[in-house]
Amino acid sequence: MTNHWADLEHSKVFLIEGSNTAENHVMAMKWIRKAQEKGAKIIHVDPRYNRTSDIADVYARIRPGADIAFLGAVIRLVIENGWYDAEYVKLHTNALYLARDDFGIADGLFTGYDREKHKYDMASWGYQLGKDKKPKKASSLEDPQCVFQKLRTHFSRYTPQVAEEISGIPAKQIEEIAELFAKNRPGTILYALGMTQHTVGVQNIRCYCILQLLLGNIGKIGGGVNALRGEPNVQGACDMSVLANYMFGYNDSPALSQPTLADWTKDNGTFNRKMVLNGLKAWFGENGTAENDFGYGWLPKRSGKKDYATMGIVDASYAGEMKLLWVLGQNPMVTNPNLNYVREALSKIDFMVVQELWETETAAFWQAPGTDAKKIQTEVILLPAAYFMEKEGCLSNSGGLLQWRYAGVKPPGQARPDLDVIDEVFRRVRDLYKGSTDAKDAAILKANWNYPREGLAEAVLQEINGRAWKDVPAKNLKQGDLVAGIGELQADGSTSSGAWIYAGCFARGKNLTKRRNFRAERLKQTGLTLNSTYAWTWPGNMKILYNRASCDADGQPMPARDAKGNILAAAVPMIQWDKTQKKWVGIDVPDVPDPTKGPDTPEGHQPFRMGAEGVGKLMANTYEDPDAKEPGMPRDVAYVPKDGPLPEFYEPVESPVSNLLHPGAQNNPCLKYPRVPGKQPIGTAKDFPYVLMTSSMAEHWCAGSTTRNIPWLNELAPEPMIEMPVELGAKLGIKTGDWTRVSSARGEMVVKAVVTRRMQTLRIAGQEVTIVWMPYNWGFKGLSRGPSTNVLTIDAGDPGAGTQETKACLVNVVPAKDAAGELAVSSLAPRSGGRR
Ligand SMILES: Nc1nc2c(c(=O)[nH]1)N[C@H]1C(S)=C(S)[C@@H](COP(=O)(O)OP(=O)(O)OC[C@H]3O[C@@H](n4cnc5c(=O)[nH]c(N)nc54)[C@H](O)[C@@H]3O)O[C@H]1N2
Ligand SMILES: Nc1nc2c(c(=O)[nH]1)N[C@H]1C(S)=C(S)[C@@H](COP(=O)(O)OP(=O)(O)OC[C@H]3O[C@@H](n4cnc5c(=O)[nH]c(N)nc54)[C@H](O)[C@@H]3O)O[C@H]1N2
Ligand SMILES: [Mo]
Repeated sequence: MTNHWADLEHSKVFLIEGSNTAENHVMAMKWIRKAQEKGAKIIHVDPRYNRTSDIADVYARIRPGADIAFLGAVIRLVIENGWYDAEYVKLHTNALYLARDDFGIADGLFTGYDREKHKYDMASWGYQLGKDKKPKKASSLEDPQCVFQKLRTHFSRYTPQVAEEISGIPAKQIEEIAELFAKNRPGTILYALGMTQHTVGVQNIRCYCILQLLLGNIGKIGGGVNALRGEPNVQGACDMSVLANYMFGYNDSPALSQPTLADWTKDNGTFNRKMVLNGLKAWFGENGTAENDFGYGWLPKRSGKKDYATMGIVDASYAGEMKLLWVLGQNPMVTNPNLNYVREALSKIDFMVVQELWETETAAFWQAPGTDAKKIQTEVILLPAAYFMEKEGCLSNSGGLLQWRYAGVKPPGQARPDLDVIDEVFRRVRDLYKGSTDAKDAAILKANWNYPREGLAEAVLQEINGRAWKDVPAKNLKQGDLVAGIGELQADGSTSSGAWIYAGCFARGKNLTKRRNFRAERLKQTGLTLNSTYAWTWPGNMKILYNRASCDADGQPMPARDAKGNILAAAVPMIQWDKTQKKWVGIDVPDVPDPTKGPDTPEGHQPFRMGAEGVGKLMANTYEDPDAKEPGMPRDVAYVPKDGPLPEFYEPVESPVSNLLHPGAQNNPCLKYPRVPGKQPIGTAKDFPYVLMTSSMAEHWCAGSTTRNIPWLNELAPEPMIEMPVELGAKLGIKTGDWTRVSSARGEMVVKAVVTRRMQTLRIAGQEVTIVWMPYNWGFKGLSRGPSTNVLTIDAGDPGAGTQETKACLVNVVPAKDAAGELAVSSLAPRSGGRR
């Protein structure tokens, strides 16, 4: 989230696209409802009419995977009707920057495409640079070479009529939504899996960034692009070094092409180098010195040819490269796509540890119906884990709020908190490696890992916060002091921080995540729910990211305008440049590089200071900021999605229609799928005519191990099902409650049907497209059992983020005699919940 949960109360309009907020983010609804009571409008764009649609003012039914077509038309309408905030766009985005004149797109492919490698050479996606190596700027938005005009040209193909043909949303309704969203400010966007689980997931979200920058909705109270995170503490996990591709607060983990820290810095810039250096110092302590690159050389390096995330792990297991897998807080035998392949892959691993609350489908994969345990070589160890109320620690929510939690009860039996288990295993592994001279063991032997057994969680949070390893007089830091913020981190190894974005959460020894002060007084003064003394928010306790963009060139709060300069909403004071005090002040922490540098200095105008340009990017141009102090190094390198500097519509891998915009580029051109031929078949509409969309439901949680073991939840939602439109039920002779056989190119199963008007057939490109829905929450373990929907789904992923395309694949549906009759699935047949 760029904003935070309570801030939703201040929005005038909500675009909820790709999330079932009412069922999956119940607490968000509290703030959305408050806004709605004050007159805010809610737009819900979703293939299925659900509880979120039910509270919306406008519901638009979209075909899964067609969001870029719809949002492309919205962006086009905002530009052509002059609904964009011209002042904001000129000041705070790269709209006026001149793009290179050799950039373009033809037949769905941007310039620089290499057909063999499925990869782009991004050179032509850059700016025209001046002698100072900085982008040249146009004097008006009318300049045909400026980014704004490139954007306009790009989206000119996305007329409401074309968008209707692709997405199924009537052109008139697209116009109505665009106007409603553009004219009510501030407006916010909420999204989750409906937008990310696609092979165009990253570009889906880029549409949101572009739209919100055009409308001047970023950095403002009640605005923002808000990702509603899923698993408890998934935000915290991403902030740490838990993702395969990141270390220390969103810094790329090292690649084979970057053997030294200097190589890494060339690709990532000197700003990030400083943060990585502080992270390495946290990991290696006294062992990390300037002479040895602070231990950078000991880190494992990634091969550019491999995917180290979930689907890559499955491929590596299948290929026999994975010897040991430690599964912790995850149940991939239910939640990964293409499950028959996952099961085959797991059976090739030597040794698997599952650290769990339950014996899940993953722990027991060798007992799955239809498997022959004798043919499976994998040895599985199940470690009992403590649940959240049985351990203390810090949890980060979607808005970046870190809240300390206390243990309520002791873990049962031999169950232990995950942190204790990891600590224990690390110490024992280190003992085993003692005396080793093998270079690959150095990271373990040199690690600064000596936490106290008591108060372990708090000791880890202190390390994440960071400390001084030497006196730093300039910052008033004595050796051993816990740093009070990012500004105290040094680039020479005299400080450390395990995740720089968290620096300050344990300022000078005070655990701020334990704060529970609610400043009702401030609420009364400002009318704004912005509780800066309740727990602690990263970075630096800032609530609204990019809030510098809420001010004008003089650093004063800015109203929301349209292209002609008409004011649509008055300025809401949040931060501003105080001329007498000569510093940035406000009710939120100002998002500026230096609070004493005014708007007349270069630092005083970097509303998007984490990007190389310092401004918001309508087009994601390639660029390196040349202002580094270190010779030959960029200060910052622009992030550019690998599949294009602007979003372009591509069909899902399995789709019943051909790409209307450019039949020659049907799917995302950067996608490589199948990765493992034979194991990843692609179905066609001839055999599998219907689009399957999958998601969770209010009554169950993900793989369901926790919820399917709770009898009263099983009573509410007793078994898996397929929802289909009334038209399809009539065509196939299927009624609610009838058994149906659902099949895809990857697997099949028998479940009961729910025939409903919540699902409807759409007209896409002149033909009928029928969408069916299934929840993915069942498996063969627990009190309520049933087939796992992910047997059917496709394991193609977004080329940039790797997210699985579980929102769109093709299936066939036919009536089944009964669950046992047609398939050997009797052991999978649902047992109703009830109290057992
Ligand atoms: N009760 C409950 N709460 C949960 C969870 C749970 O399992 N149960 N899971 C948690 C987790 S891990 C997560 S990540 C979040 C997920 O939160 P959400 O993303 O809200 O969860 P989904 O149910 O996947 O909802 C996605 C919505 O997008 C729609 N959709 C599907 N495809 C498309 C598409 O192509 N375009 C558009 N515009 N919409 C589409 C679906 O119909 C659905 O309404 O919820 C969290 N909260
Ligand atoms: N078809 C389809 N598939 C999907 C999705 C979809 O929309 N459609 N959504 C995807 C999404 S967004 C997600 S997040 C994944 C979820 O995928 P998973 O993470 O595999 O699903 P969960 O059921 O949440 O698994 C969490 C496990 O952790 C255990 N657990 C809970 N607390 C603790 C603890 O403190 N310690 C330990 N060690 N274990 C604990 C629980 O018992 C549970 O088995 O599913 C994905 N799969
Ligand atoms: Mo999730």
